[in-house]
Amino acid sequence: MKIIKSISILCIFILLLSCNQNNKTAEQKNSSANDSSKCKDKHADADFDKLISHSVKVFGEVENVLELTVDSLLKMNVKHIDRYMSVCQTGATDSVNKTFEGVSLKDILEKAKLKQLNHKDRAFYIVANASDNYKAVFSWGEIFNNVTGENVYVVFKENGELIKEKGEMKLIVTNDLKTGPRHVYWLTGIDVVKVK
Ligand SMILES: Nc1nc2c(c(=O)[nH]1)N[C@H]1C(S)=C(S)[C@@H](COP(=O)(O)O)O[C@H]1N2
Ligand SMILES: [Mo]
Repeated sequence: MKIIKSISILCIFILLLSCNQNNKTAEQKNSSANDSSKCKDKHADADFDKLISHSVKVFGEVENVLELTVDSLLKMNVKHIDRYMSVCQTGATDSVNKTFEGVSLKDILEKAKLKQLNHKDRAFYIVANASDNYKAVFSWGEIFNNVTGENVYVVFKENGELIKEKGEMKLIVTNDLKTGPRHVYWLTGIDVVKVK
């Protein structure tokens, strides 16, 4: 009887110990989610000048290749974006309550005009490129047949000021669950690619 009692006490002890371990890993996971250092780019401030781009080329499978600048965007349908928040894939939140001014990617692509053979020719993807080689990808369906198409912008003003260090133009998506991954600063190009 005494042995059974000791074994059950030992079992309860082991169970409590393992619960505590599980809690610890959950805490560790949480603290890494709030650690924004992983999301920060490794570029030194001195590199920023080299990375800033003064124009964004829209190219690939388009009828009209465009060379967008802040001035040419100002001549298009400029929209105001309220309350943007940048959230990294890890869950870390960096910039909150930002406002932007820019032109929707859909308007830009409509101006460039995709080279579609007929209305069933929709197997395209669009790559947003940056000068540090960072990239984000969109599909035809997302832009032209989904609400996301109303939420992707090439922006040039942040909180009322022209974008400098991370510009001159950025691409943002306002309805992604985590907005960080498809927030492309130092934007240099928008490449329209047809799936082969
Ligand atoms: N050009 C470029 N854009 C980038 C990155 C990058 O390294 N280069 N990092 C991305 C990541 S991982 C995140 S989380 C967000 C961070 O944006 P923030 O600094 O405005 O919060 O930018 C994204 N855009
Ligand atoms: Mo990130």
